[in-house]
Amino acid sequence: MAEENKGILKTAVVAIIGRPSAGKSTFLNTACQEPVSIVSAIPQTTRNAIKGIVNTSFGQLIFIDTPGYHDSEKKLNLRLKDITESQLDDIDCVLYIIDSTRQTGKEEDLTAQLLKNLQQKTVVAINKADSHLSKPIPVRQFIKETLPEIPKDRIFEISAEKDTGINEVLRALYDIAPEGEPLYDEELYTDQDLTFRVCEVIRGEAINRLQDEIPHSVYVEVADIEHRNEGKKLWIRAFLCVERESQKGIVIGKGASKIKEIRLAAIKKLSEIYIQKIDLDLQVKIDKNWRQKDYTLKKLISDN
Ligand SMILES: Nc1nc2c(ncn2[C@@H]2O[C@H](COP(=O)(O)OP(=O)(O)OP(=O)(O)O)[C@@H](O)[C@H]2O)c(=O)[nH]1
Ligand SMILES: [Mg+2]
Repeated sequence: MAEENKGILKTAVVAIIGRPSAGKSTFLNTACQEPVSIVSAIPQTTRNAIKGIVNTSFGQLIFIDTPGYHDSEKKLNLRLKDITESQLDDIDCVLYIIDSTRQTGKEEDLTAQLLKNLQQKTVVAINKADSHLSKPIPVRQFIKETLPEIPKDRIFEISAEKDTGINEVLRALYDIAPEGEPLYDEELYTDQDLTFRVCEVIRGEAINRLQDEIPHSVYVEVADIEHRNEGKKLWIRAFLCVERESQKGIVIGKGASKIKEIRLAAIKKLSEIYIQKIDLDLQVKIDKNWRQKDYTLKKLISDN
């Protein structure tokens, strides 16, 4: 933020809530100016509550990215829904992100209902204003009808991707944030540990190169991480786990071309995040029907 604050410091924990693919993770990355959370065109990309921290002269905003909120009977999706709901217990503010390129409807209604009792601390960002499909007026009407206690001056049209309107959203959040000293060291922009982040970067590069049901059927397991060459190299052995033999073949690709492409893209992304040289051994393995297994779901999808 360009403006300088000379007054009191504010600190707030802000849950980012919205239906799948609304642009929550994109907002987080733009606000933090770092690739904190993975983004893809496929819904249900985010599976965990991921923190991204913004520090300005006004204070500290600790954003929690959440899984897209929606109804589904599938075990994985029920778990994602639980994660999102559980973030609302102990927060100072909510940032409600709405995709203005899609019609509101059942899914948006469900999300708005979740925020019914939190209107006093909610800021709304109507996202994807850069798209020719953007229709902010019906969205404003929807907010007026479903969340009437949110004042007009807390509703913004933004493009999380093109970085427009973000500062106005941050300013509105600081306005309603409580006074307080920063909770995290100002050098930190996320709370993710090395293993989790490596898993997420690999998963992000994989799902952006796979289609249909496969992105939802993938998780990443890091078997080993070692600091080698006096800390100059990060050696990683990881598995891309899928549910079935047929998916394994697709992820490996003809002449192993797909897995090679994913591996190289992950190395490139990890090299942008970490100063060490990245050495990645990436293989594919089957964890049969893992999305039905409570144990695996619990292990993979936690609220940190
Ligand atoms: N045109 C446009 N596209 C955007 C914008 N913000 C996000 N997107 C796109 O929308 C898609 C979903 O973005 P994400 O940030 O992954 O959405 P999300 O809400 O985190 O999705 P889930 O984690 O699945 O709930 C991606 O293809 C983004 O590139 C925006 O401001 N404008
Ligand atoms: Mg996301």
